[in-house]
Amino acid sequence: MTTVNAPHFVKHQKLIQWVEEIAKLTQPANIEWCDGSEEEYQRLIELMITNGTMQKLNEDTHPGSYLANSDPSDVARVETRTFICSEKAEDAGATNNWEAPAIMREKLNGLFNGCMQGRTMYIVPFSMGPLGSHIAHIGIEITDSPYVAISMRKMARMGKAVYDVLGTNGEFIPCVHSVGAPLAPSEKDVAWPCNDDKYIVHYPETREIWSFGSGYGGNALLGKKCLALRIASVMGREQGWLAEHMLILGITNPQGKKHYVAAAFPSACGKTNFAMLIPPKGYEGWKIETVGDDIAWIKPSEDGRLYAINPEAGFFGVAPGTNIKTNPNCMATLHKDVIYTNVAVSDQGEIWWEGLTKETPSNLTNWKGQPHTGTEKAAHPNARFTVSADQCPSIDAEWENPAGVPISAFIFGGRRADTIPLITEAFDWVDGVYKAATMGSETTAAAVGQQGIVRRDPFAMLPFAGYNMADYFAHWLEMGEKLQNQADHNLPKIFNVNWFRRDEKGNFVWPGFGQNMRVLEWIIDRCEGNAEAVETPMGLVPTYNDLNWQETDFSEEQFKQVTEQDMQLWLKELESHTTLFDQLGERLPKSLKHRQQTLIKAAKAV
Ligand code: SAT
Ligand code: MN
Repeated sequence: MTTVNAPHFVKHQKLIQWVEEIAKLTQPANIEWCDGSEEEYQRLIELMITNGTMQKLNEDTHPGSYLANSDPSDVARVETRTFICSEKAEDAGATNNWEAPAIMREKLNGLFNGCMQGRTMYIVPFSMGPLGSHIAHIGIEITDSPYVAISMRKMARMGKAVYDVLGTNGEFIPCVHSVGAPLAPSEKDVAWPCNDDKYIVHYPETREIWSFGSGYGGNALLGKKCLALRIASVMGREQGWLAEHMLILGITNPQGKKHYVAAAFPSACGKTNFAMLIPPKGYEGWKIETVGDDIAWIKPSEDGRLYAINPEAGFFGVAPGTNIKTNPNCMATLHKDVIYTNVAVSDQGEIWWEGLTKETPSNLTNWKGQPHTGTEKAAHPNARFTVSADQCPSIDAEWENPAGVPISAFIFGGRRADTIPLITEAFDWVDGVYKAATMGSETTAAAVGQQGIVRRDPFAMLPFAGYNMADYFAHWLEMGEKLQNQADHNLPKIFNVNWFRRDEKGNFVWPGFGQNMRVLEWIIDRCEGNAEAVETPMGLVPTYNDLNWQETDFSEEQFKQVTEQDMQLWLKELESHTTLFDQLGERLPKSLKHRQQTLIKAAKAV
């Protein structure tokens, strides 16, 4: 057997024992303890260039950047293969896949047995949250993918210093990952090894993560969705905090007054763009700054407010559609040291994706490595960039503050062609939780499966809640109630947005991107008590004149289109919530059922 030979900087006996156990099970050819150094990073990149996983991009236009193209079958999260294996099925709940831990362990033991043969096992130490901070959590990912090892260095605080924090007996979350493609002695490797059989498994009670068969980000970078959302949501429930699928941004007005908001949208619905928004013409003196683009850990503080941190250190964002107009801050972030996955490349080593430029460059090789002819997309719709957050020009000065930033408002938004207006404010906390809990959104390429169909995606957490969704709603209700009982509480207001309303021809009516600033300004004004709102059956809404329309020709007619409330559609929507509520069963908080009845009554009264 390959010897584990822990380096001198690892002093944690239990950790070494665990690595020994996993090595014995998976039987790698080599074992490498990652230290997170630049030397190590470059060496793994070189290795992947040699074996065909990666290619170097044009050094003049994309310094330090590389492209990896995945196997065409391994391009997104696989929700049907994602499991929450709590002891009791009810604790995973109806919206999660469940299997009894004993049965799943046996199955995984079989799959992991010898699965790293012929490969190197990398031990990747990482911290979600600033290293050594009281809010951070440490994970150790064992992986046989060098792509995962180097991506983790961008997405989390990865390296040797993690072991100093861990010491001899610190706590860590064990994460085991394999692409599930052992190599026979003289077998030649493929560029993107993976396995058709995939398992992304979480054991909430023992806080372990096991992932088999995929090299794609959300399935393989285990600090992200698996640890920072699924496992962290379980910890948050036990310890009185929240782990959410939310971006965090700061907004400063011309007088210098600053607010932070956290916003939840499903995958591939514009979180990165919103987090890096540049205020449009007419908003001179305003500033938007980015704390995070995907995940927020939110904790109550003694001052009666909720504070949020971004546990990640990088962005794993959707490339298609990103350009100098839709997200200039993102384009600037991508000026160097990026790992691209599944984008197209020109013969000059320049990357391209749909929406990057108006013209499609000639001589493109598509994400499948074939000449681009125009009949298929050049980049996969879920093509991604992986980049360090500190390269972002709009990164907030407080983004690494372990105390987090105080949240003034929560924003929830789905992708809906009709029914849901551009903006509504919830009547109160319970109404806000109801709206978030029943949020619907059209499915996107971020997950394997049919696209464009509306499904319930409570809190944009459907694929990410590590426990029973009904209990998750109860936890949100309780967090609000507790804070409201505090003498000087400052509970965030809750808003619902929909940037994706369409006209009869199927075109988006709202321009989105920088123009979302107009909605954001109203939200902040509402938080400060400086803006009017009209009470409607769906919530509190602005009139055309309540929003700032400086330097835009967006008309009152168009505003009507994106804010129109069709009570027939709304009633149908409210009634459709029953399907989710029935699915969740007995554990669903009664107050949400009551809220549904109240909203139905109000809609019928119109
Ligand atoms: O691939 S990820 O799961 O990390 C991104 C997303 O789907 O939100
Ligand atoms: Mn996400």
